[in-house]
Amino acid sequence: MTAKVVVLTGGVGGAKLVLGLAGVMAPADITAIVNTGDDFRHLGLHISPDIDTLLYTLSDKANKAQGWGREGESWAFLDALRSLGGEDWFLLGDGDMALHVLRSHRLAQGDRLSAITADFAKAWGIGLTVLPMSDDPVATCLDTDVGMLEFQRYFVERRCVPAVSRIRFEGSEAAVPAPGVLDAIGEAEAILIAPSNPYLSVDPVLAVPGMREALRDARAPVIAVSPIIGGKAVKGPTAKLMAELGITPDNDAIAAHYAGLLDGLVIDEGDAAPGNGIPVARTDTLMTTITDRRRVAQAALDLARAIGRR
Ligand code: FO1
Repeated sequence: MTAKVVVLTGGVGGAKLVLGLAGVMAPADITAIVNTGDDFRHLGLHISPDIDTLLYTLSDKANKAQGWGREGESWAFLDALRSLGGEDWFLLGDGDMALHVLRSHRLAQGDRLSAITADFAKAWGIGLTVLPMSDDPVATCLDTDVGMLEFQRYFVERRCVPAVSRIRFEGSEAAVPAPGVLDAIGEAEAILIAPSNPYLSVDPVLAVPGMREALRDARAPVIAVSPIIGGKAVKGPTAKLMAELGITPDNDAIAAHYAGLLDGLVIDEGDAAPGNGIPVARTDTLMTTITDRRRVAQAALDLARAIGRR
């Protein structure tokens, strides 16, 4: 039997790790469990940014420079929308719109987000399983110095400028893991936490009731890839958020954040290991090229294998 691997992931950074994994093992053995706390309704459409980033990245359609959206996108819809005075702070490309329209249409007909996502992945020949964390609505909301903001209003419209004091995942108490999520965790030989923003992208996944228990009960080791490189969070918004929440950006903070769940941590070769003695693997964790992504994915798998079953 081949080893099955689960990855808990947000959008851009997580998609890089998942793509790297698909380069070093059989894609059919990979399940990505994706944050949907960033999902929102916009212009009457259901947008699932992190799922779409995974779909575009894994089908080689992603705008690589940007990290989100499609390569070679056209903008006729947005131009027409603007001419009518419609809201244009969230950039929706013409090709991208097809996903949002079809997803919204199918959700309105009663289809589940997980089934729709599986159909999109199949249509684009994606060989691994992409699961939303839940089919139920969970919305990441931030208490800030300008009031409560939904995630995309904070992240895209306000460019992460407001100072954040608290993060909430509305609806999470009533959410259940999407079909296949708990089984994938139970059957996995390795469970990876992508170097996505721990507070905004991974915490919503962990907030779904049953997820933490499933990770604690899993036979597979849980390995996080640290988002810290050179004593800084790789992505600006993560660094800013950590400062606002009074958290020092180092691997101690990452290990403490995932305390009780983690069996190992992949850290950048230039950074100090956490002081709690958790097993670490060191590599250059900056994932610019496909070679980088495969190297980081392999380091996480090797650490999981070295730790072995719990
Ligand atoms: N991110 C931006 O910074 N600006 C945008 O206008 C924007 C549009 C957008 C449209 C569709 C989509 O799937 C993602 C989009 N993103 C945009 C990215 C996205 O909102 C964030 O990167 C994630 O939510 C964070 O993981």
